[in-house]
Amino acid sequence: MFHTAKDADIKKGMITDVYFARTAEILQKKGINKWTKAEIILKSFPRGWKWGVLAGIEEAATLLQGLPIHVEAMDEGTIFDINQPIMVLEGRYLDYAVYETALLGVLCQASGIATKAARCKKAAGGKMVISFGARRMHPAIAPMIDRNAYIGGCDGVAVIKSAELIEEDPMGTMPHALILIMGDCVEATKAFHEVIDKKVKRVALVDTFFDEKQEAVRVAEALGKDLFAVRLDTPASRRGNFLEILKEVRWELDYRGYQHVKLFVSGGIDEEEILRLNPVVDAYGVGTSISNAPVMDFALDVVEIEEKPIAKRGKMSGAKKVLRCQSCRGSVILPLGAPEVSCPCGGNYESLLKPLIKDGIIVRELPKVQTIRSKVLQELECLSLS
Ligand code: PCP
Repeated sequence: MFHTAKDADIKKGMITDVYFARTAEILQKKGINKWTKAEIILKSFPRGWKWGVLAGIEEAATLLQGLPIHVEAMDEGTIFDINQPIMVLEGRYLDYAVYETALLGVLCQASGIATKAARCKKAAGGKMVISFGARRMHPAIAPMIDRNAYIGGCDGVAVIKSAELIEEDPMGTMPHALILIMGDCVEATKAFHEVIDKKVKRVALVDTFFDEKQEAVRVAEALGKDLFAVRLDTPASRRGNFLEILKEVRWELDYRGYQHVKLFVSGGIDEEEILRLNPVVDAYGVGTSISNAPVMDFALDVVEIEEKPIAKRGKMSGAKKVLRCQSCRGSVILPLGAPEVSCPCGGNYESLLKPLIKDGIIVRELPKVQTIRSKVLQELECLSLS
């Protein structure tokens, strides 16, 4: 048995911290079921992050669908900032009380993964970044991890089931096991070339037995123009100055006329390492740093009861609107009832919070991941890593 929750458990509100169930029990006993508005915001980003990519909205809609409440939310893939309500729930408190834990869970982890992937893609610029991180996390959540890594900007995912979910072909190279069992890097690459569908790019792993530059030249001589790239997953004990090793491999390949052979690296890669290696590397396999990304520490707080503003200490009371200027991308948070304003730059504001669920019915078309991803890539052009 896998120690994971079933969809039915999650939909039944079973994935709840007990104190929400006890709160519901108390309020029910007391016959108290107030009309409320609750908002989800982030108070601070993980260290060094200046913006976030919102993800998990589709799963949040799945979770809240059918509850007699209204929900407004930003679009999945929206770049958000701290203190901005990314979602607002409206309804009788008892109708959503036991869903807070699961709701925050789908938003916190998905947005952390999507943002880390976006930071890696921003660092890589146009170069390929593939999500290799499923092996670091429980298999039950691999499709969720990879979907949000893709939304964040990854160009592909390695896991077959994840690729199915995003309707893309899985991407991968070859494992050390193939070379160990075949006994030689060139024999393994030739076998791969002989057996595997021609549409799969031929990427040879060149760090198993001998020095990467020798192995790279050997596989290039063996496959010639059919070789797309060589992958270096050099073990930490041998990695030394990885950039210099990669420059040597590049030189030896180019010197012999294999300029077409690209360099693909994996193993301990994150946005800082990508910025360092980008002058010579063409593609990255990123595992742990995306799949084990810091979560976004979202919190859900009641900010209005029976239409009166109220909030705990540390939070701003009352329902709000979040506006973003369509010209300068500047944004403001205003009380919901505040009069319409335009941006000091003269640009028009758009409201980022849009109806998602009305009386339990999903009222907005949820875009395909490809559409969300292209929007994120567009937004990344206006953002910086630091
Ligand atoms: C690992 C495998 C993963 C990479 C590294 C992720 O290589 O290729 O996809 O690494 P990361 O989590 O540090 O980012 P190996 O463990 O050598 O496995 P294999 O032989 O299967 O390629």
